[in-house]
Amino acid sequence: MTTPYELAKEAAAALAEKTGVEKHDIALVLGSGWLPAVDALGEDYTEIATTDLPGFSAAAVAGHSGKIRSIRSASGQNLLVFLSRTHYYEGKGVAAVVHPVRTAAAAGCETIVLTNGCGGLNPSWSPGTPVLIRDHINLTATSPLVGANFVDLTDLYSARLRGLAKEVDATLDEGVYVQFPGPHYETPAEVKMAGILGGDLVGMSTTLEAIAAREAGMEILGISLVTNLAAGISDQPLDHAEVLEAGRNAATRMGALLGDLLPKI
Ligand code: 8IG
Repeated sequence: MTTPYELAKEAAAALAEKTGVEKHDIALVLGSGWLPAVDALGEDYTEIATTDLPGFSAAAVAGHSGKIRSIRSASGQNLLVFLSRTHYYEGKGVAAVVHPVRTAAAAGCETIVLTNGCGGLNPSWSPGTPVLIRDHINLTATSPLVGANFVDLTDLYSARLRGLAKEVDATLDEGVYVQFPGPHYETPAEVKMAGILGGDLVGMSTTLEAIAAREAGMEILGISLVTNLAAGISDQPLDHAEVLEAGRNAATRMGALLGDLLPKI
């Protein structure tokens, strides 16, 4: 039986062969609304399909592209950018959700930037506002870890990296990200519950990946793009087209944020 860790090693070896890059430095996972920002990270790149690597399955959501871009940045970093992710709600299992994270670790990345599009509970966060993830609440009732593997999640989202992000943009707020299983959005009562629990952001990704990244020893930065106010916070209904539009409108800011931040890491 191939373990998830061995499968990730195989994927990393295939990645090195197909990109010609022996070691990657920083991994990024792009969530809903983040794809338009990718071009700001560098023009010197090779792109492969995730399905060219062992263990990856095809992307399932409109606006999510099943590609991996290996970028040589202007500052000389090898960036490994996943242009889409596998979501828990796809039903492929938690190991499939975190396979990109484990592949990034096996490819040599010491740092991972997990991004997402999400709903915001703070009414002052208009669509297109980036928020640093300070901590999370995992409501999926599962873990990527199996067995007696008691990984410490204190300071899961690196205070050092959050500090660097604020050096780039002092207006950045922080929040607690709550992962629901999805794929439906929350009811207003569930959003209210998330707020009572201490949450500021609601989404369908990131927490399981962060746990796997911590297990792998990577330093983690989480950035949410608030693409909509969470259900019941505004009287507007939620729809996926709004999410994609908020991303397009915020692309310049997100690209500049990442482009300025990564060289400092
Ligand atoms: I984009 O309001 C996006 N993803 N759970 N709730 C949840 N996920 C989301 C939301 C949201 N917006």
